[in-house]
Amino acid sequence: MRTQVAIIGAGPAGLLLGQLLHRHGIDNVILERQTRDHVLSRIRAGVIEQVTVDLLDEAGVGSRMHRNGLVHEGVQICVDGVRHRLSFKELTGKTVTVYGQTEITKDLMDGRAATGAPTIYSAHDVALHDICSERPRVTYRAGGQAHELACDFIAGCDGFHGISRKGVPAGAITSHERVYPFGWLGILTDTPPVSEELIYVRHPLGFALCSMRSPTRSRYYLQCGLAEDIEAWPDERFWEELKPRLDDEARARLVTGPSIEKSIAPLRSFVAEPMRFGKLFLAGDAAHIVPPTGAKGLNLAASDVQYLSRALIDYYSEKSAAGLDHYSDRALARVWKAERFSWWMTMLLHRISDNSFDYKIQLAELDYLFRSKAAATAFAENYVGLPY
Ligand code: RFL
Ligand code: PHB
Repeated sequence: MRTQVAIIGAGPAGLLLGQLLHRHGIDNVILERQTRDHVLSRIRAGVIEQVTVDLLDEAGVGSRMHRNGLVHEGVQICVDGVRHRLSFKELTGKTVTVYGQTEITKDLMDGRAATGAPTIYSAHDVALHDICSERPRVTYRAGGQAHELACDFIAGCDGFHGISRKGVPAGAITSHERVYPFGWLGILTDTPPVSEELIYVRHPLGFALCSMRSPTRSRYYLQCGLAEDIEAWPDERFWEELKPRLDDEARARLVTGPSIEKSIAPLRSFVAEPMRFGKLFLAGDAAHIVPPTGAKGLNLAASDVQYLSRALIDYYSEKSAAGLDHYSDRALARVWKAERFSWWMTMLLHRISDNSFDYKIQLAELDYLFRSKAAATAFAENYVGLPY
């Protein structure tokens, strides 16, 4: 088989890239290790930036998002039982949209199915070959048979644990990493959210987040240790640990119920540079990871895909390789700003240590954030998403 762009991974990065390329007449094949249902069962991101909304519209898959997504004009931060509000709308004129990654992925899969562009699910042993030559190839096994896909370019959209980044020779790529000594324990419940807006909670017992997927479905997170066993967290224990971290009003409004999903995610900051090697271009979590505190992971995957799709479109329509040559630098400039913001929000809101100095510094920074319009504007600009 032959295609113009071989895309590894059917997460948001791979599916969005496939859709944007298809709309410009660029042939592509997506190879995904998992089944479609498995990809759709992962509960992840919830908050998307306006630029991501615009890109999903451009890909022609925005209609359900506009019907069901919740537009948020601000966010709330609760510090030791006292809640403060930061208005994105007043500070930046912009908003964010709460619409789950699962729904975005489904919209992208449906959009792709409507175009007839091929996605090969359950593709095993995917391997990249000759990525520095004029004839890169991808081999894989599917349906019990070995296959080969010849292509012009490979887009490595296969997430942090994928094979694409690992296919680059050691020494040609530099990794920068910070692993945090805590994780997030998340639950999804069919209960109404405690508030119309997200509440990020800084409390001596540890961080918490009250988020949502719809007016009847809530998503909550608690800071937890890295060695936590999910079996040790029956729903009752989750609610009992959440309640004392909330302010009185949120606690009174909290509706508890059985979880429909529960998972633990470690927190990590990671960047691989450069994001290009020969004919291989990395995009999304394959190239970088942010801790979820700033809600940036999916949005960064989208901005990478915007730069990469434009570069490939220019290459095929105008025979210009300039966009491809600048892809890594352009993408990384935005990535590092989101890395900084996600790291900063993580350090601001989690219980970092038992050291009272760390705690006092957090309180000073939060007080400054709530009192200074300059600080609040800097926060809001980053949260709603920096321009491309
Ligand atoms: P994905 O979604 O991991 O998709 C990669 C795909 O590649 C497949 N794959 C392979 N396919 C073929 N061969 C192989 N060898 C393969 N290896 C892997 C995988 O099966 C998968 O289908 O990466 P992508 O597309 O780059 O998308 C990134 C986002 O998923 C991620 O950044 C976000 O979920 C991060 N994130 C959030 N981002 C936001 O923008 N806003 C949020 O509110 C937000 N909240 C979150 C989050 C991530 C979380 N977790 C679980 C880490 C909340 C949490 C709890
Ligand atoms: C979510 O709703 O899953 C969510 C929201 C905001 C974050 C992270 C996750 O910062």
